[in-house]
Amino acid sequence: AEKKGRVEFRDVTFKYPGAEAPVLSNISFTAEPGKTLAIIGSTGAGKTTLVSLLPRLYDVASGDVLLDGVPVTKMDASEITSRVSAVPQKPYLFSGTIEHNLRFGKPEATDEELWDALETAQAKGFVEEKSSGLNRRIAQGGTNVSGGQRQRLSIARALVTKPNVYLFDDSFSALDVATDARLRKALKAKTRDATVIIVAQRVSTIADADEILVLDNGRIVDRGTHDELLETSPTYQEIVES
Ligand code: DUT
Ligand code: MG
Repeated sequence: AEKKGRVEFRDVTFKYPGAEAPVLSNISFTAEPGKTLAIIGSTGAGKTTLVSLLPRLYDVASGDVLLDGVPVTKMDASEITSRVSAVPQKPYLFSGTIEHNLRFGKPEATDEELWDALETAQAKGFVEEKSSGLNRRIAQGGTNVSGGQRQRLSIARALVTKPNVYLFDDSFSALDVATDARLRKALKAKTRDATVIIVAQRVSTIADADEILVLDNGRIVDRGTHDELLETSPTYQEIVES
């Protein structure tokens, strides 16, 4: 069967409500199942805005966002949620146990699925270190765990839902480089059939992506693989050197 989760942006322009100028202009790209698409660019470039258009946190001003050829504006919210898992830039943990937080998108998940997701997200050790395990309490906003642990629990939560499309918005930035590398390797093995879209700050996080979009001031200024961009993109070179 055809793999599911093809994401296509067709000439997308977007303005925040009440704003004069668009924050995204003429964005076109395709992200395929089994592949990793990365988005990199300076702060304020529009990366978070771009990934928020697929789960319809906002709707485009013009152009189309399609999932397997269907405009997301024509899909039920529940269908999009079941097929797209987004790990937000500021992941949100709510008051309750780790288990509650992990089951958020898939209440019927088995314990085995939860542990499997934790292992991939490099969070298994952290959960095992206390005897309360999955029943450990998380404070509102996850204030009793570190930023990196919040990110990893939030990644595990996304994995539990087994979506067609993963959106990781700067999800690896609070991790040390070695954990980042281990996590992405495990992730790659677990998400082989899915479409993975990664927003990143660090080039090392995305150097192995199938395609990298370089976003600047709401526009895709360059695109290609890491090696191609090193040759062709002054903006990418600047990011590499920063
Ligand atoms: N913006 C708004 N309203 C919002 C969010 C963002 O006007 O609710 C503006 C701020 C910025 C542009 O949109 O000028 C793009 O912001 P975004 O958060 O998409 O940028 P980013 O690339 O994700 O930046 P960062 O690397 O800091 O996360
Ligand atoms: Mg952002």
